[in-house]
Amino acid sequence: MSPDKIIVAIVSVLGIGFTYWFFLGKNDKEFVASDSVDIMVDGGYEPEVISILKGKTIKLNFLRTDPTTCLEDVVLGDFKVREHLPLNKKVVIEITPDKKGEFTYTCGMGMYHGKIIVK
Ligand SMILES: [Cu+2]
Repeated sequence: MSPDKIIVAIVSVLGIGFTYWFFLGKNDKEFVASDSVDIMVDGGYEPEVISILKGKTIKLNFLRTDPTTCLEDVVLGDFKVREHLPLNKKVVIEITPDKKGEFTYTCGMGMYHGKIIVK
């Protein structure tokens, strides 16, 4: 093996490891919500992964404290919701999931992600 191939091999192994950690490791923190959940919007979403029940209406209370314009809107594409989040003002979004699965929600430009798991 030539040195450049070895470097490529090392980089790709690191890349796989990072991808694994990024997509699987980070999602360990799953917030189990029943009727409502407060979601802090500050450099991302906290909690980022919310698990809810199918057929049960849930209130998602978004509070944006981050002035980044990027996070101004929240989009729940699967639930046909796009909502403006004024700074430091709670916005309640109600959804009633009618199917199981994993649904992502994002900022207006799709840079920040959160996940709703319907069980
Ligand atoms: Cu954004």
